[in-house]
Amino acid sequence: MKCRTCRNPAIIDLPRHNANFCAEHLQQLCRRQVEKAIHDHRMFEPTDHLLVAVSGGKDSLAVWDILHELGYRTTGLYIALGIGEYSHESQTFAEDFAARRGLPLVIESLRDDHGFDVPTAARATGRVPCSACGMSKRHIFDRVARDGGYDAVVTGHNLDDEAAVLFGNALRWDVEYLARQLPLLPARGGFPRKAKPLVRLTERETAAWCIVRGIDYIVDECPMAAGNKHLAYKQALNLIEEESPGAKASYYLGFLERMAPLLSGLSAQQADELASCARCGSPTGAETATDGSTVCAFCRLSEKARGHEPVPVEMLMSKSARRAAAKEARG
Ligand code: Q46
Ligand code: ZN
Ligand code: ZN
Repeated sequence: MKCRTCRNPAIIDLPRHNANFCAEHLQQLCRRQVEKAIHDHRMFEPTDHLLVAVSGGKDSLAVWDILHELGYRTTGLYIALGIGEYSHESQTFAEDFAARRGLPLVIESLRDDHGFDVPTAARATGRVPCSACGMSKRHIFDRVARDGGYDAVVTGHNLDDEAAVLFGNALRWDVEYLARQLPLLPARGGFPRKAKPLVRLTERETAAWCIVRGIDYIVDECPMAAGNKHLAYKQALNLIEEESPGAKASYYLGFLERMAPLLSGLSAQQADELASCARCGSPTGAETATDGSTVCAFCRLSEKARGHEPVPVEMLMSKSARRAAAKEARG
């Protein structure tokens, strides 16, 4: 197996490019795909200060590494979600990466700073954990970006993630979500600009980037993810990709090129309907609390969750995930 570019021994085959690559040219390919995403979607100015949301996983560490390498000024943001051992380990990976690169890392803890964690919020509100978690993360990204004067929030969503979300939105024909499913959301009404520079790279490519760059990351899935529909959509798309390499990229990138422009009127319309949260001052849709004031979804969630007994992570795990964890603990 030889590298397509230099003919030296290759370390990875990428069927969607119908080619193999050595470590050096794999990095070149990844860098170019990120630069193309930044350029095509006009994500950043060279002087922007970027807040990179890091989870300790391969994608967020890869995007931080690539942006830093491309010369952007970056700060990481890690949110401790209180998901048991998974959260402790992932925090260590984020801290180690930041320390090795000498990059600043902001750490915010749901439990210490807001008085609850993801399992407790899920149990207190009856939401599925990923819904409570996603909403808390988005709120904290937005607030830290606003308070710290960052120009954009960056996340490590890759091509597999975006194709799976697109698949779910298209299964339900959820046109409002489809209209907002873009690699760049401009700043609007107090919300910061949001960018996903990895949308042209697959999971396998970001994992390979981390390996060739010597980046350690948390490999385990979040224990709350079991049963998540997103994973099922990913598996379905992987089956299609196996039969037809490149199908995933053409599905998602084709959506951006040909379908998203047709929905742009709809996303502009959504931008107008914002009020200010009476508790935290964040911009929010007009959600009303029992006392008649406008309170954002995060403040309502945190009010309910703070008064609840802490819930251990195992209580929220599906039966099969619990069995797998117990088996692993027994060795
Ligand atoms: S961390 Fe949070 Fe993910 Fe875990 S609870 Fe779900 S959303 S799966 S990216
Ligand atoms: Zn090569
Ligand atoms: Zn609020």
